[in-house]
Amino acid sequence: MPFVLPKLPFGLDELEPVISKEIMDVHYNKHHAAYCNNLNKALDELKQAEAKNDLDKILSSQSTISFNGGGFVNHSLFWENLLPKAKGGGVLQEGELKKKIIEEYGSVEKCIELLTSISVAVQGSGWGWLGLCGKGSHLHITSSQNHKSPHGLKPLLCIDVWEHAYYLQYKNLRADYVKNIWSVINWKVVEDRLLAAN
Ligand code: MN3
Repeated sequence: MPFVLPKLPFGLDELEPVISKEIMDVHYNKHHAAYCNNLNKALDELKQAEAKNDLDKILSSQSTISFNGGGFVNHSLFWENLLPKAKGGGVLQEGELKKKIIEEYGSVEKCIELLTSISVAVQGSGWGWLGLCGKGSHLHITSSQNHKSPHGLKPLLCIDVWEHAYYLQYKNLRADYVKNIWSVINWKVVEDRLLAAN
């Protein structure tokens, strides 16, 4: 079964003014859709290459699958962990997640500050991540290049810092984009991911 572009959980214009409708249109309908299509195409090519024992083709389609599959999965996680401000975006209610964040970082503000700075500091294209790692399921903040997933980390929250995520609106000011995105974070989804992981 081919992979299907997941439905966007909000309207293209609903994250405004933090993320413009124009960015959402290009980002979701063009970039995310392309990762999905290219993933399906590369999976077909891999099948054909395997049937012919064509090792060159097998290896090159694996790298295409890894890039587009990562793009497909990461964007699906990203849309899910965003929520229009008018619908409660940016609000972290009392609960397990808030408790855990305060335990590990001292305050929610400190956690946001760390994830902001590591996301802004990504060289070139990539992602900022808050996730769970290790047996004790500690919170961990990290970044990844291109569409790599954060190794050994169960993702709770991700921030796309590819230029296509902000450039039409913020130009070179990635720090402003990341600073603003906190008012459209779906903390409920982040908490649900935490609870599902335990
Ligand atoms: Mn993107």
